[in-house]
Amino acid sequence: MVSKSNLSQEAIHLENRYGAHNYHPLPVVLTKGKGVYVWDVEGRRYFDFLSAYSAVNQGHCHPKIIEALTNQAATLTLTSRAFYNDNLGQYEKFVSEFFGFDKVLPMNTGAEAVETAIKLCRKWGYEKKGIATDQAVIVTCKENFHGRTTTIVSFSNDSDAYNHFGPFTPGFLTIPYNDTEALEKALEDPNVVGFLVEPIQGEAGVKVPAEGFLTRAAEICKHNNVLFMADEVQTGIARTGKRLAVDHENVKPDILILGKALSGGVYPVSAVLANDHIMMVMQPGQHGSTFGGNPLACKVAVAALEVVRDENLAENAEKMGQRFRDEMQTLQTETHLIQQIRGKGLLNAMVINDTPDSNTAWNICVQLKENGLLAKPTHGNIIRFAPPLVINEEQLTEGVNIIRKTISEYQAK
Ligand code: IF1
Repeated sequence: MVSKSNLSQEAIHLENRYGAHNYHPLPVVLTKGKGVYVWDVEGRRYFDFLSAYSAVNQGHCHPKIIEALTNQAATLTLTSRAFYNDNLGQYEKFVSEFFGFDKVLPMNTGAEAVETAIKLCRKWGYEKKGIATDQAVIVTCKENFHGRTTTIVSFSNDSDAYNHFGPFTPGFLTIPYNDTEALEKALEDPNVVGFLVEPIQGEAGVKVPAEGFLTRAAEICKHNNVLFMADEVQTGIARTGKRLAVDHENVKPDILILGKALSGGVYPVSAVLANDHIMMVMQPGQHGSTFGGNPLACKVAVAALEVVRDENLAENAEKMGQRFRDEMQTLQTETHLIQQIRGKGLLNAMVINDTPDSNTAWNICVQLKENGLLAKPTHGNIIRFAPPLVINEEQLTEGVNIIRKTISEYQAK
């Protein structure tokens, strides 16, 4: 019997011994989650300020979503798309109307949805825009993160993401983020069929573009008959204070990509939404996946979106996020450790006043963990703070106090 104090060490040992070393987790072993809290195997409670990279927007183990999961799990989990089932059509109607599109193509992970959007956009380019076969170009942004498949890392400029994974997929052109002049220039190439962009760049360190960037980018795409593809896998599902981050500018993408919190972090569910003139280029036998649109995913996703709607999570994210940034900006005036606070809704980041290759941000996150709050640096010196959107005033205040305490402790070292 492993003694309680060694439970963490045993779990960490097993992951190191039998698991690929493709992550470097914070030294904490979690065993339970509820709402904004998670507990480690020693029984300590933490605020979860990462939300599994914005997949647990509705809070850990939300009872309504868990009930949908368990009921359907005991009824019918998977039919494959070789047959119809009584959940898929209802889900497709619900999610298409929820976001205002004609149709949805259901997939499982965010990367699969991004790959699906790339294929759909290219196919539209050949069959509707009349681009010569295999000449389609898709414009992407520097410092993007859209997933980890070989095609997606083909247009990454993060060497950790692409190094030694070649040869790469051609047909991508990368421009600086938040640069509509560069976009306009790139779209002079008549072979461009799409522009793939994160409305806020998550992994790059919560990079919020200038007000009007999304509007102008969508206009430029429309003017050049290029599809505007919004990757809302991380910024969507109320995370930034609106149902979608593009809603802050009332921009309607031609292709919308969703994942993560589409299921409330309960089950892998992703989706690509578009109107018929785009979506109908995909015909039987041309795309799919074993689990895409399975009955379990459909029930979970409907419940997860109903929670977003019925618990007004976008409004709460807007209100709590503004409070969080106000508190952090006050803290910034009291310490030399903080270079910048930025974000929208409850997707925020603290830029630490040290070089990107320093381990200051990591050490602060280890200290935050000791003080009862879990967060993790994105690149180098940037700490992302993204609690579940169900967080209330009292919990936010307690979380802010932990961050304050940690910064002052760290400063005192
Ligand atoms: C990891 C962060 C990274 C995403 C956007 C698609 C995907 C993601 C905007 C792919 C996934 C995850 C992947 C995870 C860490 C996390 C992440 F930004 F959210 F923090 F890596 F950048 N589009 N983001 O953010 O979705 O296939 O993972 O379901 O890979 O380490 P996925």
